Amino acid sequence: MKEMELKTNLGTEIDFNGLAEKEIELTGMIQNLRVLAWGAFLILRTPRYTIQTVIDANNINIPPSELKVESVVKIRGIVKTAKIKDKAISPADHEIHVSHIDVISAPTLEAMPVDTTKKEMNLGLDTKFDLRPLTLRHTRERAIFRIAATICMEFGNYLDSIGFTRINSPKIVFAGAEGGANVFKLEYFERNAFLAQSPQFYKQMMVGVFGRVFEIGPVFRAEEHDTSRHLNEYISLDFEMGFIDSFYDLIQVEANLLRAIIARIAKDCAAEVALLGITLPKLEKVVTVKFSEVHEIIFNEYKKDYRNEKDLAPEEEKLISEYALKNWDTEFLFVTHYPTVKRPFYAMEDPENPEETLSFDLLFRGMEITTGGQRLHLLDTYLTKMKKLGMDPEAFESYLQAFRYGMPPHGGLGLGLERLTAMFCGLANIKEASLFPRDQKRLTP
Ligand code: AMO
Repeated sequence: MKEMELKTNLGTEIDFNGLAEKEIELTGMIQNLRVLAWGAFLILRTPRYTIQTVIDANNINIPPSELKVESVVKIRGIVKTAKIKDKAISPADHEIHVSHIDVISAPTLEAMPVDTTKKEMNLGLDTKFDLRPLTLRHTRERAIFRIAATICMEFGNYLDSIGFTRINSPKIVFAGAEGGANVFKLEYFERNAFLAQSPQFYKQMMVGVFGRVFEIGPVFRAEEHDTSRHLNEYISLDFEMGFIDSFYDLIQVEANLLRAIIARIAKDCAAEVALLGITLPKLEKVVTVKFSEVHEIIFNEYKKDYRNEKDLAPEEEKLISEYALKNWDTEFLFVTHYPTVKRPFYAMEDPENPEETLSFDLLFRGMEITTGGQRLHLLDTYLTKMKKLGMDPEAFESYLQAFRYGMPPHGGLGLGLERLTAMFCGLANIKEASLFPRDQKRLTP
């Protein structure tokens, strides 16, 4: 038996101001190395920083020319103030003057198949994804995923602060919740199962338990098309909320949530925002427009006739976003009242016009990032709707239990993490906002 002493200072954040002129020891990997006549600049990648360190060739235990990029090292040195212009380096106002370096492990002798020290890697997407364990080490790539992580963190923090409980629902499920053909089938012992298209059924059931719930987790879509806006596995940020008066309550929560996320990125990811050259959006006004109005605007303003379509074409999403920015001064546009035929069975129809649902999508910078809406909450309405759509209620009995024994009026939404991250970071393809993207051709790494 051995009793261990419990350490409590396990963080990786450094109080550089407090440590100025003092000695510190840091472990990390060599992000970049510039060997010069007098010594070297060594950029050290730590969990939180890509920090500049300065080596004086006459005052170091190892010749800088013997060091290699991506080596794992432990350095000791004095913290100094500095003014660093290179945005790939953070912090910008401190560096470390190194007195000792231990090489803990060095890369193999083979040259890296990709140069992660360049400002831009300039690789095609396939190469970038084939070499993902390495390309993710590039400072720009790392910055994208710090931002994605911050979105998830604040999604949870904000919802927690207003009384939502975090849940984790199963991803191996008895039925696809969203309808359509894009569901992956799975062999599950002696029967078939599916990979969850969304946590829809479970988050609704959990409204009966907690009233307000959220989930952050992977979902799976066997998309027919391989496009720059679709992944076959993505991270869905979901919430579901009971006791709503209307779906506008959901829009209220989402707008506040996005404000909190934007503020959190501005605060915690200032270095990443600067490196990626991001302009963070402002969500000052909450603008909604009806789906049917969008078709009219696109027809009148852009002479494109989609008026018979029951969904928005990607081109329309782009154009209406442009229009909203120009005329309504907003980068976020809530499009409401989508046609009933295009929404899953659980969507509540507008009692004033059953051809429309009490639902919405959120468009941001030309891309749909969210779908949400009010749900049916009475058992009878479910049974009637399922019958109308030729669905077998018995197959959904485990879901319907919740409604059989009482459920409050409720609604919620699903927000695609990769789409939101890509739009924040100005990425042309949402796959770039996925650590290890899954598309029709890609299962590795
Ligand atoms: P929906 O199917 O519209 O709604 O999905 C919600 C959001 O998820 C993102 N998304 C995707 N992201 C990447 N690749 C895909 N293939 C993909 N498909 C969807 C989008 C989209 O807005 N249960 C409902 C949500 C709800 O009503 O609560 C649902 O899943 O950002």
